[in-house]
Amino acid sequence: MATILLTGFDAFGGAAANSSWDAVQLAARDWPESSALVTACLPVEFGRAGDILDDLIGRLRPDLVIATGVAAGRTKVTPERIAINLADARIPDNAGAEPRDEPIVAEGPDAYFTRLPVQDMVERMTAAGIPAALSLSAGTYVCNDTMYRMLHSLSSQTTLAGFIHVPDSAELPVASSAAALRLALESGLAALG
Ligand code: PCA
Repeated sequence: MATILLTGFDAFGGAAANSSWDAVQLAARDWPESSALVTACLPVEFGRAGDILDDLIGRLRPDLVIATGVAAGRTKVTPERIAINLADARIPDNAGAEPRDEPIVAEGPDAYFTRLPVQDMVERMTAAGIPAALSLSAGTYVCNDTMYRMLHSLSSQTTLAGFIHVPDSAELPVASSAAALRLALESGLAALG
């Protein structure tokens, strides 16, 4: 049986909630027992979110990992293709850190591409009537930091892992983001074979 890890983020930047965690919880509701779905909410902190995710991956040994975060201003669900080795915060994270123009991993590669079937995910979401598009940038804040650290530590492993940004609930209802995440998980499971 496949094990899946699906994460969202805490609220940050003065917001009361984070639509990614709301969508993750809704997506996990009544998940079929043919695969084991574990969810977690990560802190919006450079480095620490990636460390917690690393620890979860080490303990659960999931076959598929999808981390999610909210992307303010985006109106579509956007699977991320690529994580870059750059931390450049526009606001302090929840621990007060505000890195500027720093590499995430010194001497690390400039970028990692996800091996998630992101094209198929977008097709499934679009076919279901959910606004979705591929994204070429997860930004330079905590989401990109977490995606980069995850792909860096999994670089020699076969685990399918990646990141999806969802819109804020003001732009897209959480139920739609949750439905999109379920389709993404189904797509990932299909790719596992
Ligand atoms: N979005 C932020 C960090 C946490 C979240 O949900 C980002 O896009 O980096």
